[in-house]
Amino acid sequence: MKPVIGISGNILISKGNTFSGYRRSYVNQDYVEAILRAGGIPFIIPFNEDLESIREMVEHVDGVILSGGHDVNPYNYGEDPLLKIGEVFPERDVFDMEIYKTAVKYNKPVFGICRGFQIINVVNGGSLYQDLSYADFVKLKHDQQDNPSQATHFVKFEEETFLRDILGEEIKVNSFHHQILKDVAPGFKVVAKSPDGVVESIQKITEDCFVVGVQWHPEMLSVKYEDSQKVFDEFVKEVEKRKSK
Ligand SMILES: [Mn+2]
Repeated sequence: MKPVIGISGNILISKGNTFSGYRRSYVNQDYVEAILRAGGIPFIIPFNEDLESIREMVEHVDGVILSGGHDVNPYNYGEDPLLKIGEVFPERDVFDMEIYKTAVKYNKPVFGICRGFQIINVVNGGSLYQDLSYADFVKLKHDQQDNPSQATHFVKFEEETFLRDILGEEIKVNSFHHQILKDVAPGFKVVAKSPDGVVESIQKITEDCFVVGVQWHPEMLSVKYEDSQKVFDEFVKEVEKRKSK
């Protein structure tokens, strides 16, 4: 049996004429394809508000990807919403955090992408800048207008990290975020930073825990860049390894 990777789902509000306003369960297709290429079996974990069902869904998969989406509700890290906060989806925060907690409880590897990366930081006691402009050290464009598979800014990796072993010292990544990490969650190691000092990746890896998060979108890059696909290949291998333990 190939390892099954759950991908946290989102809600898409239909804009068509027939079912305008209809709520549809979805994930972006590039997550699905990156996992398939990596030899995993992708499974969408549909957004819902039934905590018991969420926990059971996670018990049925071997590892999870927390996907991108809305801003994390700042009340989750003890702040009121500031002027430049984007759209939040508090019910999905609860959903993603429940997925995270369940996966970690059973030592199922977690890979967080963009919002998923921020969720990992916040659920473990870290915080965010609600907008880039609130951090005076930010100099680069982190909300690129280019094609999603276009890498735009560099990130540099710390030694002895999961991603450094795959990607080397430095790579160029895409960047579609207007929020950034402020306080890194206790117990987590900073894996990568952009040249202006934004934390772009964190990890916590022990015998009983495998959690990695990235601020960029490797699934969008994986179409074009082999090294980004390798991140999914290695993640699926890790899931396989921990599954058989
Ligand atoms: Mn960035």
